Formats: sequence, C-alpha cells, structure tokens
Amino acid sequence: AGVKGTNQERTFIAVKPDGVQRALVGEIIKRFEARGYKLVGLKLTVPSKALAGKHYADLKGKPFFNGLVDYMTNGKAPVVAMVWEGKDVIRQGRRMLGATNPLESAPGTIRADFCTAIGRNIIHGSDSYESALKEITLWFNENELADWVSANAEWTD
Ligand code: RTP
Repeated sequence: AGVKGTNQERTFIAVKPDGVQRALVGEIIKRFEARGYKLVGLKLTVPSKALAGKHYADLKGKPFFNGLVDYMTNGKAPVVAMVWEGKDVIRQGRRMLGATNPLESAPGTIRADFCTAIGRNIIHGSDSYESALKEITLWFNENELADWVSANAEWTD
C-alpha cells in the first residue's frame, strides 16, 4: 500500500460487477484521474470464490455474506480491480465513494450519484492502510503494478 501519508500511498479500488454492467468504469476512472491520483494497477477479472472469501473475510457469518460472494464471483460481469496512488488516497478514496449504504452517501459521491441499494453499491475501496495492503496483495502480483511518473506529479507533490 505504498507509504502511508505520502504521495506514494496506495489503495485498492474495485468496480464491482454491477458497476461494470452499468458501464460506469470510465466514469469512475475519470473521477480518480481528475482528482490527481495515479493508476498503477488495472485488470478485468472474475474472482474465484476463494479470493472473494478472503477479500470479505471480516464479513463471514453475516447474513448477506453468501449473496455478496456470489454477486462478486458469478461471472455475469467481471470486476475491474485497480490500485490508485497518491496523497491520502486511502481516506480520500473512501470519501469519493461515499457511505456504504447509498441512502447515506453524500450527494456528489460515486455511490450517491449512481446507485440506490447497499447490496449493489457498484464500487469497493480499502477502508484502512492495513486493508489496502492486504487487498492489493490479494488481487495483484507485484509485477502487475506499474511504476511510472505522472505529469501531475509536479502539482500534487
Ligand atoms: P466495500 O468493502 O465494498 O467497500 O464496502 P464497505 O467497506 O463500505 O462495507 P462493508 O461493511 O465492508 O460491506 C462490504 C459490502 O457488503 C455489501 N453489504 N451488503 N445487504 C446488506 O445489508 C449488505 N451490507 C453490506 C455491500 O456491497 C458492501 O459494500
């Protein structure tokens, strides 16, 4: 997850299958790019049940757990898995997503602007440095992450 609190901080963001089906991939990437964040990992993938289970390990035992894993893994559409880098990107990414339940998401956030149901909330973002580290490692190999210099660097440093 890069180095916490620096311009090299990294977070894991995923457009969930419903977001892909609804053709919101470009809109979501656009918001992170426009903010000044740098895309360092990107892939389209249908996760295995094992991967989704590890990703959502904290939620095992919740009544919605099996449905959540099925929604992520049934292959109706893939997940767009991403790693974004930049200052405070973990916390700022969560703010850009908005509250988990779209009913509580602030206007202007991704969830408020594009969805209505907590079980179909189109996007995931790591909620802490520890989660970001775990999730990036789970979804990406080190050689899938790109090290490059953004033209924004001069302005965001
Ligand atoms: P995410 O991990 O997807 O970014 O969401 P989150 O941290 O904001 O929320 P969390 O409590 O970790 O829940 C993970 C995902 O589970 C689904 N969920 N469904 N049916 C329900 O009541 C319910 N509650 C949670 C959501 O898709 C949520 O994003």
